[in-house]
Amino acid sequence: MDMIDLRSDTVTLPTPQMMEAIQHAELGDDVFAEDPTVNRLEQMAAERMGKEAALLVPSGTMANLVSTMTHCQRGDEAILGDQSHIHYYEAGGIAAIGSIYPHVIPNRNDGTIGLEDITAAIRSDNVHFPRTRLICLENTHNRCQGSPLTPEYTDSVCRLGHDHGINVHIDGARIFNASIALGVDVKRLTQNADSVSLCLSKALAAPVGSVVCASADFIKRARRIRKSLGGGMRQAGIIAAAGIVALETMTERLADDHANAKHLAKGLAKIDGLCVDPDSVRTNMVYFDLVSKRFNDDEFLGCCQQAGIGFLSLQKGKFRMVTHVGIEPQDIETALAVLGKVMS
Ligand code: TLP
Repeated sequence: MDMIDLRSDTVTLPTPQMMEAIQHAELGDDVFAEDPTVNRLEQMAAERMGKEAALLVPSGTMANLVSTMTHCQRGDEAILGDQSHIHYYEAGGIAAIGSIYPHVIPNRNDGTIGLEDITAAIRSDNVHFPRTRLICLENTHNRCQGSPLTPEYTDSVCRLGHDHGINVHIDGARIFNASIALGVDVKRLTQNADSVSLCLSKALAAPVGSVVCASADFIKRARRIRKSLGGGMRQAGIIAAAGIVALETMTERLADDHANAKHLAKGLAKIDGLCVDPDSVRTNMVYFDLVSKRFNDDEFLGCCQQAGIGFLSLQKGKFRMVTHVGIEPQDIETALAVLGKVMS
């Protein structure tokens, strides 16, 4: 039996059109900036994000690392949320590899970090302190229920940062989900940020790749850092070819994933022993709690997996399901029926 795989939108497989594009991609050596397909993807991504230039990197993690290292020198400080992917899930790379001091402040449920908290975290110019160089936002915010950050909020953080000479980076792994959920052009979400990364390999279903978008000068410096991290990929056009198809064909359909996630949350809310607020579901992520004491987290997960439904346990009693292009409305009905049965 095939599993209905709700663990992440990273499990998506390339579409037939992507496979076709990969097969016919025109290639060159991208470390010499001579891969025409990579160059086309980078130009297209920069235009979509409203930035001057872009850089293809292998992963979202490297996109964030290259970006933060381009903004910060050794010993500089970056302000970021305690639930951010950079802080939580990137193996401490900005500190371990980037020598950047992470100043972690609380995320609110909606993925924002308070302006007053940011203001309090900004250091004065004093020999005792690291220099605050960067604020990192995440849109949509993965661990905060996939919440989209509004353009007004992002603008206010950018204004605050820029007033203090501090840059703003957006981890936009799922920025197109935010754009679709809010009904605003993606450019509007990024217009005041100094850099933004987007992932091709999550909800957009490309097999590999993320893109950093920023000013031409920033991307020139980022290119050297990518090289130092081993991210120069030679005939990377085979990756970029799928990325181009992702940008061209996979963004508008994200509304279907959001509708499926909403439907899933409403169904889960009706199952005794589970707890979820369907109003908190704004994009393609459904976070829910196991409140029944009849079994522990591993038993619950194991039973569902055995019955063909895969999802993730994130911390005690908390689970995540993510909808994506591989999930049809019928799969949601099946998942709900299975969970209903497991819980009864
Ligand atoms: N997120 C993955 C896991 O790492 C948790 C997932 O399944 O959601 N930024 C954000 C906001 C992300 O959600 C992710 C991946 C990344 C960056 C990192 O991307 P990759 O996996 O390409 O390094």
